Amino acid sequence: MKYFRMPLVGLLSATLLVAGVGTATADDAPQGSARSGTAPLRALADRAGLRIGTAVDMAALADDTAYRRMVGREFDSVTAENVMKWEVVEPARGTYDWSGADELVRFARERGQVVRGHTLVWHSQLPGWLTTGVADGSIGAAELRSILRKHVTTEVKRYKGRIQQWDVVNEVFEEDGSLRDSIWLRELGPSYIADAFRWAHAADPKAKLFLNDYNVEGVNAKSTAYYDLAKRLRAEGVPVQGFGIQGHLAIQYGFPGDVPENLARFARLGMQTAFTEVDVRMILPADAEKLATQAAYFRGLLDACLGSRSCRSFTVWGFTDKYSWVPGVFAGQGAATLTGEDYGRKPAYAAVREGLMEGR
Ligand code: 9MR
Repeated sequence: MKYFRMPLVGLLSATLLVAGVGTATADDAPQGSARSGTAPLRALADRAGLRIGTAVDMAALADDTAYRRMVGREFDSVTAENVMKWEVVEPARGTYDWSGADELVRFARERGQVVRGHTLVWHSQLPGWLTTGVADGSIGAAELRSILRKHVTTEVKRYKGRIQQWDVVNEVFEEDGSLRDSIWLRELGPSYIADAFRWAHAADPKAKLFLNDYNVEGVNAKSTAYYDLAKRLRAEGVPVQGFGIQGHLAIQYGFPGDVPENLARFARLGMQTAFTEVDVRMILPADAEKLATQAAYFRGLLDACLGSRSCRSFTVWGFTDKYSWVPGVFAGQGAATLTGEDYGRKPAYAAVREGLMEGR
C-alpha cells in the first residue's frame, strides 16, 4: 500500500518547478481532460474514489461569481463554514434561521455534490441566549440536556437524507487527551457525547456520524483519546461511524508524524476517516520555498487519505486566500489555501491535482 509516493523532500523540489502553474478559469463547466491540465479536481477525485470538498462561505457564494463557479466546478462535497452552527440556526430561543443552510443544501443538490454537516455540538459559536442562561443559572442541567436533544434532533431531521456525514461533536478533547472543559462537560458530564450520537442517529439513521478535531492528524495524546473513546462507544453500541481530522497545519511547525498509522487504527475499528478542514498556513510574506513546502503538506495529507481504504472524503477549509479565516485569527500568517486572492492556482493546487491523478 502506498502512503507517500514521493518523500516530502522530493515533492518539495518537484513542486518548486511548477510554482505559478496556470490560473483559475472561473468556469464551472467541467470540461477539459486530465492530460491538458484543465479537468476539475472533482473529476479526478471521482476516479480516485474520493470526495473532494470545500468549506463554503455563504456571503462569498452569493456575491462573488468567480467563487460560486469554482465551488461548483472543482468540488463534489461542501461543508457550511458557519451557517449550520447553533448561533446561526437558532439565534433566539425557539426562533430558527435555516436560510443559509437551506441555500447550501439546494446549491449542492443542483450540482451533484454531497454535504458534510458541521457541526452539532461544539463549545464555540453557541447562541447568546444559551450561554447566558447557563451562566446565570436560569438554565439548569436537566433543561440543558433537553435543549441539546432538541437542537440535535431538529437540525438533523431537517436535512434528513441530504447530509452524507455529520460532525456530531467537535473538538471535545484538550491537547493532553483529557475531555475539554466546556458547558457540556461541566453541566452534563461525559455522557453528552454518546447521547448526541444516539439522538443524531435516531433523526437520520443513514447519515454517517463523525467525531471531529484539529491536531489529531498523527498519533498523539489527543488522537489516542479519540481512538479510545471511539473504541469504547462502538463496543457499547453507540452509533459513531467516523473520525474527522480537520488538518489545520502550519509549515513552521513541521509535518505531523504517523498520519497513515493513525488512519489505519481507526480503520481497524471499522470506522471511516475523513480530512475535514485542510489548510496549511505560513508566516507571511509567502515565497516560492514556503509555497512549495505548503504544497508538500497538502500532498502529504492527501496521500495519507488515498492510502487508506477508510478515507473517502478530503475537504479543504476554503480554496481561496480571499476568504480564509486564518489571517483574522493568526496575526501575520495566511496564504493557507489552494489559490490566491485572485484565484490564481498555487503549487498546492497542482500538488493536490497530481495526487488525485495518481489515485490510490
Ligand atoms: O472558518 C470559521 C470562521 O469563519 C469562524 O469565525 C470560526 C468561529 O470559531 O470558525 C471557523 O471554522 C472553524 C470550524 O468550524 C471548526 N474548526 C476550526 C475552524 C477554524 O477556526
